[in-house]
Amino acid sequence: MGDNFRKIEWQIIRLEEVDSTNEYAKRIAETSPEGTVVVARRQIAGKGRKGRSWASPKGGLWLSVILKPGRVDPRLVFVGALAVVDMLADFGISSGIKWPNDVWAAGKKIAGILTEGKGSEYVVLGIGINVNNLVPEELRESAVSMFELLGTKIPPERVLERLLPHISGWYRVFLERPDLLMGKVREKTFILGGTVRVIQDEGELIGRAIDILDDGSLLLETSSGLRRVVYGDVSLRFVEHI
Ligand code: BT5
Repeated sequence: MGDNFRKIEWQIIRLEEVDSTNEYAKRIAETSPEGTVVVARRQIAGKGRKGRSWASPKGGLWLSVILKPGRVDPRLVFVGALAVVDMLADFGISSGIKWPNDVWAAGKKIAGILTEGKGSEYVVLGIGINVNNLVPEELRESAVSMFELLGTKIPPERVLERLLPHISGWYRVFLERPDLLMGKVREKTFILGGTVRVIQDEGELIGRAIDILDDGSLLLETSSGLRRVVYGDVSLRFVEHI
């Protein structure tokens, strides 16, 4: 890697409560340096993609990192996902990426990533990780926390301490060798080979997940041939039989 990489200097803004750390980060992004991190103990309007809500009670780690890569690139979501996978491994939890923006452990969602950006000005990398928080009743089947898997509580602050170096590491790989970043994503993605249903605004696609391409898109083998699905507002479900 080149030597001219500026090491990110983290500046952490800690909040007790916020609407959404992504919204807060966007409000200050233009006047804040790269490496500004907004962390809140609780979000009252935590959000996922497409206006979905993200349950963010006390005990979890809810943060947004301001990055200034000079462009909005869909692959930045993987900087967050790989950093979470590495952080979880540091605590002995094995996990994988469910393309495009989830991290799963023990068959359930443990973290979600939401990137938002403004042209060449900034990207906000939002990461939500269930640490000690209870997941809402209606999500018990599909969501899990670090506490449930480890049987012990780790202070979210320690999780953050572990996470940030992984973010700067993968961000550097993204900037200098995006092909290596995508190689790692392929290795950590557990959907490849499986049959999935992709839900888009335009409709649904069912096919076998063949590959994740270097531009971050998913290659599907469908009954009508190969289809490339671009990261964006797609949701993905596993399909047992077609
Ligand atoms: C995501 O959206 O997975 C992105 C979540 C990003 C959250 C972080 S927290 C810090 C920053 N500030 C924000 O306001 N957001 C970011 P999506 O793929 O659309 O998934 C949303 C779906 O996940 C919901 O519809 C629920 O089904 C489920 N969900 C909600 N809360 C959850 C939780 N705490 N754990 C697991 N699943 C959850």
